[in-house]
Amino acid sequence: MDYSDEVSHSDLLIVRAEQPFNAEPTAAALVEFPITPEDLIYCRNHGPVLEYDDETSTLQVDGVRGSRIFTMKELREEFPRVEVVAALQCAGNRRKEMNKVKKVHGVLWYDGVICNARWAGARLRDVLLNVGVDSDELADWHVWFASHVTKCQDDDYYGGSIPLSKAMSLDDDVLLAYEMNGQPLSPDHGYPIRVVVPGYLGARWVKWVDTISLSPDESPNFYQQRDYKILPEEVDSKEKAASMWSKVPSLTTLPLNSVVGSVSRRDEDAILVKGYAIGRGDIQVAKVEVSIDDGATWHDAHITYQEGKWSWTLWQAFLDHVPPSGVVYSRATDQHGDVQQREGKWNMRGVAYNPWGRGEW
Ligand SMILES: Nc1nc2c(c(=O)[nH]1)N[C@H]1C(S)=C(S)[C@@H](COP(=O)(O)O)O[C@H]1N2
Ligand SMILES: [Mo]
Repeated sequence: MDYSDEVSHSDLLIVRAEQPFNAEPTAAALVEFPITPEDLIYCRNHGPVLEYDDETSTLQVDGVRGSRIFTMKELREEFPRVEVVAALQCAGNRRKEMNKVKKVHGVLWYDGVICNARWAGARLRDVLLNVGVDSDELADWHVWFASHVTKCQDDDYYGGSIPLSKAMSLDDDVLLAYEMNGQPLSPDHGYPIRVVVPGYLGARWVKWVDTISLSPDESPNFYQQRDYKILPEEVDSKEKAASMWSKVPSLTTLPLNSVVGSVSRRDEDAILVKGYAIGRGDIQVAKVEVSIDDGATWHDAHITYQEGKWSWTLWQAFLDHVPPSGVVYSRATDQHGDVQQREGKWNMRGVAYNPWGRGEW
């Protein structure tokens, strides 16, 4: 792969891999902002990041009955601009912690491959209706997204898919986004256009998307078929994984999670604990609690930010009469009453890890 035209990246991120560029902020920095500033948004790539031209970029949409090639201007002008606040999270968030349990395969991400942004663009539903897609006729079909602008580490292009029903649902806000936080997307995050799939893992949010098509099957791309799946615990080598990939479902939503971002001393015997939490899909976080006695007793944290059903949750807890040093755990409960558990499940690719959050002072 050719990295000679790679764009420059934010210098506030901790670089985990240079080529392709993979970098994340600290969770301590993240939890200071309800809407993540551009410079603190993680970068997750399987190939080079280049700057493309808005005027010459196109999006081909094949809708079974009809197809059309859109310019970026047409996508902006022919369809209503829809805004949604949604958290974007990589399935590998917290992989570094899982790797301590037993070695996993993948970039050793800490807990910063998550962000919360205000996305704007055309609804995918509106674009599919424009080319004549009839979702009743195509029930159980999938929408494939592809970006052919560069090759990737494991495939000739980057691709993924989501169920057509998700794309067509007005409740789901799936967008072809051209803006992030009120600005045109930056090259790092998909300029001129990327897919936004609220509630789904980042891998489906295809950046620099240039082709959309429909099929009764999921995308054949490597990143849909041979990655981003929770392999059974006994699969611990590439050889064992080879026969399993096709038997395990692709990830869609990620599990209920909470993380301690920072613990700061407020007085001689008081601390302020700050963190983030996120629910599974559209099931919002209802409560976050913290414990400084290894989970024996829990104190409610104060939820300081939550917006709509797709945002993350920010929380903080002020604790006094604490010992000079200690460990604080966090756990989230969602609107269905499901509670984050002490242990997460190990899997070879290190995805979807969500044990209690942990911090120290
Ligand atoms: N074209 C393309 N799209 C992509 C990727 C990629 O490597 N190439 N990475 C995916 C993954 S795994 C994640 S987590 C998100 C990361 O988006 P970000 O870099 O804007 O944070 O983009 C997704 N879309
Ligand atoms: Mo990811």
